[in-house]
Amino acid sequence: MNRPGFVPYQAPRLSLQESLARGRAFYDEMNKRRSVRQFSDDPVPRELIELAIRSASTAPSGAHRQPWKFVAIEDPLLQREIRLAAEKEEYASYEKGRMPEEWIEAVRPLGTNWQKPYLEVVPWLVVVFAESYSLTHEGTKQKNYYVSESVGLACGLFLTALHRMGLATLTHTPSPMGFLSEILQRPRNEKPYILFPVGYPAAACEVPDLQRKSLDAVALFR
Ligand code: IYR
Repeated sequence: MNRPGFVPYQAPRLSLQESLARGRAFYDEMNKRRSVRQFSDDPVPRELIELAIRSASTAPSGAHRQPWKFVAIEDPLLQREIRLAAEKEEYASYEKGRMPEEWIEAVRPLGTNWQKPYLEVVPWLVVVFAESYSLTHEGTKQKNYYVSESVGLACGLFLTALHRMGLATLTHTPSPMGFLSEILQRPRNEKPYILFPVGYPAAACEVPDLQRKSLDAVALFR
């Protein structure tokens, strides 16, 4: 007998050969993902964005609260507004000393600056909000748990789904991000978490020649 509210679950048991083949293929595919800052303006059908959000929303979350909201934007006027507001903050960070010198040095290899033209070039911006608490139908506050862990996991699945569909993105965190709440008129329980520009890489797209850490450097087996 099942306990009430429970249903049977089995993960498919694969042969070792099949597991290895799938694991290697997945690693090879993910190892080709790169953050992109030069995008094409080629359109991306809404259905692809919907699929990526549905995949993201399969992430585990504290008490299964799914404390995320994905705001998908394909409105050039809103995109312009977001670009201008983001650049205003980034200008203060890069050019007016709000980013300490050590931080400027840390991001120098990425070749970034305060200008964010891609925010207007891409066919979609997806802004992820984290729900620090939920509001019940009666309007009372309901606490959420492990919010940043949960939303981070959902964002990881989101960019994995995009990559799988041949799309590119960037985990962009203009700082501070309060302007996103205002422009997108989000309620107080939703805090801006990440801004994903989504599209295809520009024909002339280049990315920094970075290396990933070796397995030894990121894992211990004992
Ligand atoms: N948010 C700024 C600066 C920046 C910070 C880090 I840490 C990066 O990895 C990259 C950029 C910007 O978007 O330019």
